[in-house]
Amino acid sequence: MKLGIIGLPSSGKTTIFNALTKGDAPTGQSMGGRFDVLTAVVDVYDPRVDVLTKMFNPKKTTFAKITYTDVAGIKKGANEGGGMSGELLNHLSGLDGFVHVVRAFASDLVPHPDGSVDAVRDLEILDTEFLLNDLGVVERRMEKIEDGLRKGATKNKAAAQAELELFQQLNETLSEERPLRTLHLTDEQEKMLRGYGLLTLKPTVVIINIGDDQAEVNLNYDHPQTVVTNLRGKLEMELAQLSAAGDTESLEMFMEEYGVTELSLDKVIGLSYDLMGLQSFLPWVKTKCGPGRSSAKQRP
Ligand SMILES: Nc1nc2c(ncn2[C@@H]2O[C@H](COP(=O)(O)OP(=O)(O)OP(=O)(O)O)[C@@H](O)[C@H]2O)c(=O)[nH]1
Ligand SMILES: [Mg+2]
Repeated sequence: MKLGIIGLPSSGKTTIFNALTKGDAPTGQSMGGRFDVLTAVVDVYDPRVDVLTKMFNPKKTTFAKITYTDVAGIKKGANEGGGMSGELLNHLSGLDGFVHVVRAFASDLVPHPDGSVDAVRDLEILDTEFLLNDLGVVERRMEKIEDGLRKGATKNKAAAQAELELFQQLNETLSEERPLRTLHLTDEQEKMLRGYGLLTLKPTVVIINIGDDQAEVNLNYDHPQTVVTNLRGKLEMELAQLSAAGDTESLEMFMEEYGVTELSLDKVIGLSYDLMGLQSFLPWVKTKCGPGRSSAKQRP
């Protein structure tokens, strides 16, 4: 499962990528809208696996995995003049979901590219880019189906008509500025849409990137298949890096200073995993139970 970390320039994408993956990729290096990706695979921590490991002492403990990619290169107005670059779109379409980083932190050292910090505005800017992209895809497809029907070139007219109706529904939703994941599609409809790489259809975790001493921000952003959470990106990155370096003493000191009781990375990774509608599977328990048992019994 692959999730893309997206957001406007200087929102803290690489910082949060490092916080989630215990990485040390350089931050604060403006990509100037240039397409680039970083990738890392993380374990989805599941406390049940710890309990079972203690009980059964297996040779190998396997956690579920998520791949995060840090996607640089999306900026305001990306859809003007021919749309997002093919390379960027290709990458975005191939992802299973998004982690959308929205800047709420203020910093004199890192001026906001638009001159002021406004999380609601920024969230909307990128949402609009995705909506416009999907609207273009939907309109082109509708034209093609209508063309085929008009010219009598369509073999299965009933199927084309059903597809056209679905795309008309998508068109209405997007025109009302609602993301496609707000629609309750049937399995069959989802299957029909799989090949189109529609961006607003993908499940999304919105991370509000707040400053070290800042209170949590509420964006009133309520959509199906969407979760919203606050994260002190820079602080969490520093904690994750201390943890990766095995510097327990500094880590504990730091956590106490900022009143942090646990690293947020496991929480956010868990949120992403749950959002994708997946449940941790415990493969080695399956082996212990032997074949032929129901999967329900393999789960504690
Ligand atoms: N004070 C503060 N600074 C932050 C925070 N998150 C990121 N920064 C700083 O903001 C700058 C940009 O962060 P990056 O993580 O590189 O942002 P980005 O979204 O990856 O930027 P691009 O890749 O250029 O689009 C860096 O100097 C970070 O140290 C935060 O929570 N608080
Ligand atoms: Mg970056």
